[in-house]
Amino acid sequence: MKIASVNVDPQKGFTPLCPDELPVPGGDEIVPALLAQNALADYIVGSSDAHCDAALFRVDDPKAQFQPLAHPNTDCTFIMHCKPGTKGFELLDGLPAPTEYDFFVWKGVAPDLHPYGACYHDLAEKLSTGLIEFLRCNQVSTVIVGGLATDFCVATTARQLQQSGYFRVVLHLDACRGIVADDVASQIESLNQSGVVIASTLDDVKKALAAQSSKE
Ligand code: VGL
Repeated sequence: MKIASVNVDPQKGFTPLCPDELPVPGGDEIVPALLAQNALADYIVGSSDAHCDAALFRVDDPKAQFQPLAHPNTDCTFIMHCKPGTKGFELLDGLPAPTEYDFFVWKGVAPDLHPYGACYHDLAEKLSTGLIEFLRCNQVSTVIVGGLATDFCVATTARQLQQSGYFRVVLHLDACRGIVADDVASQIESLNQSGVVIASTLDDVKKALAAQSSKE
């Protein structure tokens, strides 16, 4: 079996290093756990938000955030985050550069698109980013998922991978940080119910991989 490690949006804009973007508490602490899960994998894939000033989600007042929008591909207001050329766009220090990954997705580049998951550019999940196809072409059977934020882009990516039906999905919680504790708990519960393996630590990830390889 081939294993892939998925690093979802491990960008400075989602950490306290960029307090004026979308800081996830402890978001800057995930690098050692992400590197450790990458070391278990045959393929390392990553994603980054890459937004422009004209983004439809954009509000400049942080208090105007998180308001629903009726647009098909931008469902909520946010302040500007992860703009290419700024610190918030950068991957966390210590991670590989995007060119060192085996596959990398930049998402939300077009002003009207603000996807959460790394598998599709649109919220209807019709326009593939190619991530699932890359994994299938390379005979990947198990994906380990970590990154930011647990309750948004990580949960959505894990769900998309699980729903594809092609992979066993392991969510590595030590390599994730979330925003709202209750939302993190309910996302984990629903992912677990859909068949995603929830691993708190690297040891749990290793146990899940061992259990899978003994079945193959
Ligand atoms: C994210 C909110 C808005 C994430 C991205 O990466 O989890 N959350 N944009």
